[in-house]
Amino acid sequence: MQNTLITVQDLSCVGRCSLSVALPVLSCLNIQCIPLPSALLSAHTGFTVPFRKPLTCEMNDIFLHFKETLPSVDGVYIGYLAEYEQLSLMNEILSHYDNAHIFIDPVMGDNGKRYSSISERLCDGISKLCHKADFIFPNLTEAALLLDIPYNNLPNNDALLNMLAEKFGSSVVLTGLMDSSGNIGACALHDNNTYSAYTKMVPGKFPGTGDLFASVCVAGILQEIDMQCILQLATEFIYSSAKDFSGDSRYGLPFESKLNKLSNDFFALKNKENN
Ligand code: PXL
Repeated sequence: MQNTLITVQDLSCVGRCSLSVALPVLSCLNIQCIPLPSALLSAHTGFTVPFRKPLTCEMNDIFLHFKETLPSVDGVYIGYLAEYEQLSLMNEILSHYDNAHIFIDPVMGDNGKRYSSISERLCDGISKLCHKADFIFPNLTEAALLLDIPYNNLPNNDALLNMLAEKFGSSVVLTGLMDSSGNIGACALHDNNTYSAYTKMVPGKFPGTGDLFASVCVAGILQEIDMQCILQLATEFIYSSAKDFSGDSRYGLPFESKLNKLSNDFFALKNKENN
């Protein structure tokens, strides 16, 4: 059986992130992915100031038609939201599809700072929305914002996982972590168990990495792959996309040639778990 998922994120034309990475990854992992674009940008915000059009009115009209065309979905995956006014629609969508698994990547900032395009009011609204999630996927900056703790004063990862799980009543995948040997990876708290996976770090700041990571996790969780295997698969996919990179990292990770292996490894795991 194939899972159907609505994903709400921006479509940024240049620089691999958001819908441009979520759609190919989710499709190759056998999810029927229905995009609900939150904004249209000429490029993500890591370049010079992009053309940027929030699609708030259009989203409302699109959702009206979803009510007619999409009686149910298996999941709703919310990423980058473009303005505060989109939150009431997010609440409406989550109430409408009340049997769906809810995944929220609270895209709010990185490197200790809120993104300039995400207002404080939107940040607070995203935090409130996270109370409705089954899974949240913050990086450390977003964890600090969600918990209202200074970024330079964060507790260790296990404590963070517990604080986030307790505050939001959700499972948590914490991304963009560094271990004591300088490896990069993620950890998770799900069903009272903790998990982690790390790979060698490739220097450079690659926008959209969190979106690639969350997309693999969403596909894995919906298809009931073991959480440890999902984290390993996602970290290896990111590492393999980054390791031979040269050029301008603002264009994001060249993951396209790695999709085939990702998909083969994913279905090998799925078959193993089903047998
Ligand atoms: O990957 C996060 C993200 C998504 N969408 C837009 C962004 C960013 C990060 O900078 O600018 C438009």
